[in-house]
Amino acid sequence: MYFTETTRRRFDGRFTAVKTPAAGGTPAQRDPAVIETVTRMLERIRADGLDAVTRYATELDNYDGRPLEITREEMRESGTALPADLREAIELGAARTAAFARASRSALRDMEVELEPGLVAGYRYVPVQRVGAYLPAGRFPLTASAFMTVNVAKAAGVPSVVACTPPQPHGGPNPAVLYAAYVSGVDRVFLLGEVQALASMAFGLVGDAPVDMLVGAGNAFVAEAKRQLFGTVAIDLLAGPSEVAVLADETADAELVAADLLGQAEHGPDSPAALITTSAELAARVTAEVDRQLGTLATAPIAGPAWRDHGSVTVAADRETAAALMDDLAPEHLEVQTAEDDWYHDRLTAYGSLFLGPWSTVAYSDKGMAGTNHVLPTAGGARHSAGLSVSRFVRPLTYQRAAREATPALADAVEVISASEGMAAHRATATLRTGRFAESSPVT
Ligand code: HSO
Ligand code: ZN
Repeated sequence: MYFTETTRRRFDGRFTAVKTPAAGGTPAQRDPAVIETVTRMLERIRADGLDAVTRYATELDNYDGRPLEITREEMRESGTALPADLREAIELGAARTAAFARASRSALRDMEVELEPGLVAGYRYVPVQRVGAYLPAGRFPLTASAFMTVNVAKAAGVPSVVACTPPQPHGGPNPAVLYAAYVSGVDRVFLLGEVQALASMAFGLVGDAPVDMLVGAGNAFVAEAKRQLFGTVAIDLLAGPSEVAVLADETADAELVAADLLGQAEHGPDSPAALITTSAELAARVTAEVDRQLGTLATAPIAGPAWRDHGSVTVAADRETAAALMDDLAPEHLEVQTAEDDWYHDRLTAYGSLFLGPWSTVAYSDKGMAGTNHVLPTAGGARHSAGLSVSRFVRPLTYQRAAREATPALADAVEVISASEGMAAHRATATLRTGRFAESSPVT
């Protein structure tokens, strides 16, 4: 995550790069070894079905042969086994994300318009019928993933939502992840990881039928499997390493800014974190704070290298430059901590999700408490796409109804265009109707 060459040239002299990322700047290259492994696995699973799935599960996930499907009883009990405060936090996150998703759904209105007398066109929002969610539980078992996928799909009205989550070293699922899926309203859950999980849902090897759409976070293998299955199914997006950027002025609290940068750098040693500020003085304070906090942070072995190799600090000459540079980065998460947050909110055009003011931090959304989705575009994807939301699980399916009296407004022009294209059969569909219309119309 760093400025494009065009932007660097355009803003030459209007910003100072205090710290530039040592690596990256462009979306991570897809690893040929990952591509090849995933291709081979999908072929085998397509050919051998569940046999191949359980073989891979045994080999890669230490799957111990227990039933692949997790019972509803197990789901319920996974909650009882949790410490009460964690169980309550999970229930709160599910309720909060559901409330935001339901409000978003009700803001999507079906539409109908009469374009000409007798010509009505419109759309109705219709949910995808079957969704498969992948719930990762690797280095960090992102508990809130189920809120963002299962819960939001359910709020959108998706009738069938199945999920897969990988076995942990003890053989069963991660109980917090499972409970989050349960309170999110999941229909069925299977104990499968990564490529074999996605393939099983896409090919209908688990659940009642193949899913129409795959969603959820995961590592490079998960992303590559989704990419290769796209077309067979719809997908949410191809997520890269988690990113954070902060846009701050001289009024920002350096300690909070530093903490928020490290808050996402912790995801992995390849996670970018960027500060763009209009204050050189704040830049210096934040840089010192990051180093200080890394001294005691338990996950410094991850966040430290991330900051060293993918961290950046830029001082912009004015707010317009700062905003333009930030639009160029198009970060997954963007915090604005300035005396002019509203101005930036109006001005900024590219981010996965925006956090306004010092009291709003990325982790609030990450863990489901802000209501918004944490499945967001990375690697500049925010220039052209938005994150996951109910609007991705419902489709505005269009319809039209033409009455007899609309025939002249439609048929003549269709005949002319069809004739010019040489499409005789298309032309005939209009010509016939013109004839019918003339036959029965009153003679003047
Ligand atoms: N930042 C991740 C989501 C997450 N982080 C959940 C922690 N928990 C992708 O947006
Ligand atoms: Zn995060």
